[in-house]
Amino acid sequence: MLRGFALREAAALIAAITRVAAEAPFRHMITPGGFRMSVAMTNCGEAGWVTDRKGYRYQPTDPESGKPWPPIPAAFLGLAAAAAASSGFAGFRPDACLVNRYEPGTRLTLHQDRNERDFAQPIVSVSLGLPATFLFGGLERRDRPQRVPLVHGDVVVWGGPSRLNFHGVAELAEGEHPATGRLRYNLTLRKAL
Ligand code: MD3
Ligand code: FE
Repeated sequence: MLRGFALREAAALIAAITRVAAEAPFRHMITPGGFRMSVAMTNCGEAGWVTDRKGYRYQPTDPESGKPWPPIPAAFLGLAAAAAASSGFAGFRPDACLVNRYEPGTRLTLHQDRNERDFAQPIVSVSLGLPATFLFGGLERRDRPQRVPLVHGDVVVWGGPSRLNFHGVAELAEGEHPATGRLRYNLTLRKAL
């Protein structure tokens, strides 16, 4: 947990999110069970995480446009490599970045991230804008999650034994943030391929 690690670059990261979303707009994807996700998502990188009635997967193109996802902004790559290195994962080179957008009322149910090829690779997450309560569970869905507050500028490196832990985000509370207004963004930088 690297509290405030992204604070210096936060404005540049938010500007880069806006540019990514101009190419690949935020959308509410559909789960394989037919539910619309309350989190709005987009991606950048060689591969992007998608869900639809057919399942969860990474794919090289945006299903909405058929075009490749936009490249990962240099500011994301530098931050992810620095955060990973400072947590014992030197040489982290992500090829996928899922961008999540939350509004008050949005939540993310407990899940595992297991569509990536190599679970020895960490995931670096960056929180921007409104605060959230992260739910950090165990290796089984029934394990009672710890509640961890995440605020603007916090970076977390998820690797080693915690890589397959169940996790989620509690319903976002109403609020206003100077950098994002009524929104929270979360970047997750991944080596998917
Ligand atoms: C723990 N996003 O995109 S980031 C996700 O705040 C996701 O939007 C949340 O879960 C968010 O998949 C939480 C923190 C996170 C990301 C990946 C993990 C925690 C993790 C993978 C393994 C264990
Ligand atoms: Fe996740």
